[in-house]
Amino acid sequence: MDQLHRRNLLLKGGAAAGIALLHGRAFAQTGPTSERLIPWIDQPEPVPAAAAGVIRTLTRWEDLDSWITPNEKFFSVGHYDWPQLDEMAWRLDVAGLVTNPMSLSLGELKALPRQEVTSTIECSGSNGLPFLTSAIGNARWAGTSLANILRAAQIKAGAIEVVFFGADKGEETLRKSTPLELTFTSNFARSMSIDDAMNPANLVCYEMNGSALPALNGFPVRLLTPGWYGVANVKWLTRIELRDTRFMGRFMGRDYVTVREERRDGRTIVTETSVGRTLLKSAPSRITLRDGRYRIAGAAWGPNGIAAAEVKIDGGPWVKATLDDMANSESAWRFWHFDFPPGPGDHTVTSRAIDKVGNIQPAMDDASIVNKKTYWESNGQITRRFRIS
Ligand SMILES: Nc1nc2c(c(=O)[nH]1)N[C@H]1C(S)=C(S)[C@@H](COP(=O)(O)O)O[C@H]1N2
Ligand SMILES: [Mo]
Repeated sequence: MDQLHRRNLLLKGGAAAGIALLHGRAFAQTGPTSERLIPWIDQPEPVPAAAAGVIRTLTRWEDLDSWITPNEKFFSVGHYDWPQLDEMAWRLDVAGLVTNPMSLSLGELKALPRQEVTSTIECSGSNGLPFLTSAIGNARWAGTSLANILRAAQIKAGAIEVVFFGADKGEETLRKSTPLELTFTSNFARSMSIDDAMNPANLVCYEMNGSALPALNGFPVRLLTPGWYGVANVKWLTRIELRDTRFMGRFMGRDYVTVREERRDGRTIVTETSVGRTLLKSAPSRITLRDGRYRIAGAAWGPNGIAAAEVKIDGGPWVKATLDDMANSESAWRFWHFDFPPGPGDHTVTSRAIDKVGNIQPAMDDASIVNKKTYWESNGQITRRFRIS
């Protein structure tokens, strides 16, 4: 119902107002159908065939319309063979430099104290590639404390890292097309320092939004590390190993490595760092028209909590968006919205997040973005285009 029509009904008073009220109720009940979505003009490119085996269920931003991302809309990334594990045969081994090695069944794991967290996972490649712009989701995860398991295993002196192995595996080739070419089969694996692993927020996780983990998201068990990029959240987890050397596997040492050129003391230094903790970021998510009012909605997330989100329309001044009052979780994205009356035509909107210690999400021309040679960790401000007809 458009605004004029509604006003007419209200002006007639009495019975007409009653009808308007009824309409109002019907209107509310129809929910999202009475809301018109204005799709972005700048749609991401289709996922190319070469990446289609790695990325599943990429839901575009304008279709992510709830603070909790339903499991069937949650993106997933798998670099190897997407295993379908049998929960009866599954075991989690805790091994290496521990006094008390363990092999836990799913039942034994679930008997340990339950811990829940609402946490957002973003792939560090999101917004770094033209087809990957919404590789992010927010879910209520449940599992048991990783720190408790490590304490029970009793880490031996000399151990420095915890390595997490997934059941998925694939072929890796080094020095390809040279006489020294080497091919070997390797499991997906990532490591953390013992300090980082002992963070009480980390979960050995078996539940996502009240259901068992979907196969695509790591059934039966994954690591869940709030505050870290997706790649650290090892799925199909089968082995935790304590080591006295640094783990240099593909996903720590070769891939998911950010290369930056930095000027220091008058010289150029190249830094190569493993993708780790998340960065401050935001994105406009969707524009809707409801009751004659345009609303830009978006999300903001980052390691220090979100203090504010701001938007810039058509390159104008930054204006504060309203932060939505959702169940608040420090490790979850914060939704925001901004209502405005745009004239007809093409427009742009840019958003930026500001965290609780005063950091501002960098602009695309900020040195931290410009000096980055790789596409990982692309947390620069995002601009989207839309058309009002
Ligand atoms: N075992 C395993 N775990 C993995 C991966 C993988 O390929 N294998 N991909 C990682 C990457 S790169 C991301 S972004 C997240 C995505 O988690 P999701 O698929 O549940 O969204 O899983 C991580 N965990
Ligand atoms: Mo990722």
